[in-house]
Amino acid sequence: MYIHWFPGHMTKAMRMMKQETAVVDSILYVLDARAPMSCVNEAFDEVIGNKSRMYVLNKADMVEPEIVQAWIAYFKKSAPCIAADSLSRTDAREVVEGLLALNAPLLDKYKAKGVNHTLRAMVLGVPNTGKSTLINSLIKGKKARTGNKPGVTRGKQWVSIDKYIDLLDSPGVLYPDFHDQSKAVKLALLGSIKDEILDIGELGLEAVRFLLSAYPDRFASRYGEEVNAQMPPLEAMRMVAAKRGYFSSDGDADFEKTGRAIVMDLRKGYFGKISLEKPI
Ligand SMILES: Nc1nc2c(ncn2[C@@H]2O[C@H](COP(=O)(O)OP(=O)(O)OP(=O)(O)O)[C@@H](O)[C@H]2O)c(=O)[nH]1
Ligand SMILES: [Mg+2]
Repeated sequence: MYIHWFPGHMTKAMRMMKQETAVVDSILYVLDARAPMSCVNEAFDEVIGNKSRMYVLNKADMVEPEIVQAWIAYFKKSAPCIAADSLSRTDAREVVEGLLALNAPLLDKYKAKGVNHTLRAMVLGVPNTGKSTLINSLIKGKKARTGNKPGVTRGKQWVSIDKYIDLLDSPGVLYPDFHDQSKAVKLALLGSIKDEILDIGELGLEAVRFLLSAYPDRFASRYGEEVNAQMPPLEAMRMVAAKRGYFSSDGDADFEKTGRAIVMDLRKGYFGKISLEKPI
């Protein structure tokens, strides 16, 4: 399976983001805490230019706390970084405070001139990392459209989160070219790449491979104790298919249906708090 997905709306989004950078003070760079390195998109560097940035490790509620802490230490070497669970809105204040601290010198400069500057920040990241949900967690009502699939946000949308802070929601953008297919697989597992362009049976096999090596006990407790870490992934997948009764018309396992079920279980967090990658 070779993964490549860079539809026209992403080219358009990049163009819009480059234009809007001129009017923003800062960037909120949203990463999925389950695989934050794979969410770092070099194509964004051109958009960000010399603007200040803060990393937000979103969906931190889905990851082992000690790994979240290790990632924070890792990203802090280059820019401020905080963890967030945007669904529960518990970290909203920390996000706002982080943004204000990042821009303190600029705000002080305006204050000295007697100007109440409205801080503008662009929220960017690869698809489905929770950018719109993060923005919604900072305002009372629900303003930005969200959904558990890539490509929900289209076009640009400015949202005022208080009198003096405006955030720009942006559409998730992937790499124009996935040189590193292992990154692409992780993003596919996170739901950042449209399922329709993926071979979901193959992706399911990748999920099995990962789970058997990183969390074999959790895999076994979900699908049956007879599945073990030593088992070849394809065989493990056959056992899951047999347990669930997923067969194709020729009597063999229905790999597409089984793959989809395993990928969905992974995305929904049915294996507990997990990380697809760890800081080196
Ligand atoms: N568990 C958990 N789920 C989250 C969190 N933030 C967002 N989600 C879920 O992730 C999915 C994607 O959220 P969106 O806010 O639409 O993501 P987005 O980055 O705006 O996506 P695009 O606009 O498609 O690029 C939704 O199902 C959200 O409910 C979080 O902190 N924790
Ligand atoms: Mg969105």
